[in-house]
Amino acid sequence: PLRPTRDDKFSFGLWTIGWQARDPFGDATRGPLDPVEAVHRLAELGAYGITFHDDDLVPFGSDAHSRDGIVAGFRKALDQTGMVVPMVTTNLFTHPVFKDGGFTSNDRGVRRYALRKVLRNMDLAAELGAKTLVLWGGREGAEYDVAKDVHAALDRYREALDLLAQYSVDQGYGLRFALEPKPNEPRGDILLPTAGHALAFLRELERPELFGINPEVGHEQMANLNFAHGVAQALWHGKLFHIDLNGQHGPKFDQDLVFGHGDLLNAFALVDLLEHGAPGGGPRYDGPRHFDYKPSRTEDHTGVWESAAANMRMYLLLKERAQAFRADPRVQAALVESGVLELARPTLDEGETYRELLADESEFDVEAAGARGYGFVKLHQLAIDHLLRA
Ligand code: GLT
Ligand code: MN
Ligand code: MN
Ligand code: MN
Repeated sequence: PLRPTRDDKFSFGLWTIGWQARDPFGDATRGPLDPVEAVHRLAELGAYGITFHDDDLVPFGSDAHSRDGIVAGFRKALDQTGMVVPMVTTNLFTHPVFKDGGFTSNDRGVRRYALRKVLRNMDLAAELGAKTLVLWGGREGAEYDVAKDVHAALDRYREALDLLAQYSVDQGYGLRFALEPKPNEPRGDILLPTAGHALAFLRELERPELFGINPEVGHEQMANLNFAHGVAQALWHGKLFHIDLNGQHGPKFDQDLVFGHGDLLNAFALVDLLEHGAPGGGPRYDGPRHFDYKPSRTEDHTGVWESAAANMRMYLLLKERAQAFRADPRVQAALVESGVLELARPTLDEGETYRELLADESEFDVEAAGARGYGFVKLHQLAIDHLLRA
């Protein structure tokens, strides 16, 4: 059961296993990875999909001829292995032209250039059969409050996203768009910093039904937020279009560790939620389990593939543990005792109004309700017992 198969829908960004481990303080510790080799290696490990930024596959500035050659070679590797490209994203952050953002740069010429870059990448996404386009606006932001008109920037963000959706509809690409929040890094402050900001923003778009979010474990945790709660809310809105799994130790720089190698308990709650839905009923997630991690700078090429495998192993271990947790009769009893399942029951009866509710006041024993225990600690310990196979 801990052997990944295609049905598990595990996917990896080309930029993850391909990361050469350059950081702000040090040079690369590993050489480049050929995208074709990445496809074969990931397929051997049991992944079903690979994702990329335009520039990960076709180096920035390549001419049309070399582009076509690269794409043909990549497609051949996909055909040979049966790997798919569920998602594509666009690099609007590496080149100096994007230093003040893409869609929200103060420079209008940059904004127009950024849009053309994404539109062309949508052609490639459609060509390779991708269903989702992720939009991580890492450079959409500021270091200085007075240097960015946030009101205008959100107008320009909306203008850009409406244009992309129009293009997808006109071309018949059928893409769905997933906004990826992050609070900071590389900008001092990034626009749409959390899942909540992104969920509110996308409702203002012309075609909100085509937009959802791509939350990343570490990004919400950098803001000290509960990732499983954020994902639960995204599912509640029907907006969990994609997900970036990785590990992070609380609010500090973006660590991009292997999934579960940070907050393990929250990772357990997350996998339980994705696989089973909420305890009282609710949608499960059936999209790609996408790993957006970085093999640590200390790792050589062997370590890269070991860490890739570790992501999938962590997910499957947590899935197995979550299944055992849900199936345990003691857990079911504890869920009842703690009222977790009672929360799914509407507060008012069918047809009841505030009139009956107001009249009901006398029947409730406030003191007894204030004195009851909820047994949450016992329930939580049961979860940990299952996690540790106690
Ligand atoms: C970049 C970022 C990731 C995003 C990628 C998608 S770009 O690697 O750090 O979190 O998911 O564009
Ligand atoms: Mn990500
Ligand atoms: Mn990250
Ligand atoms: Mn990242």
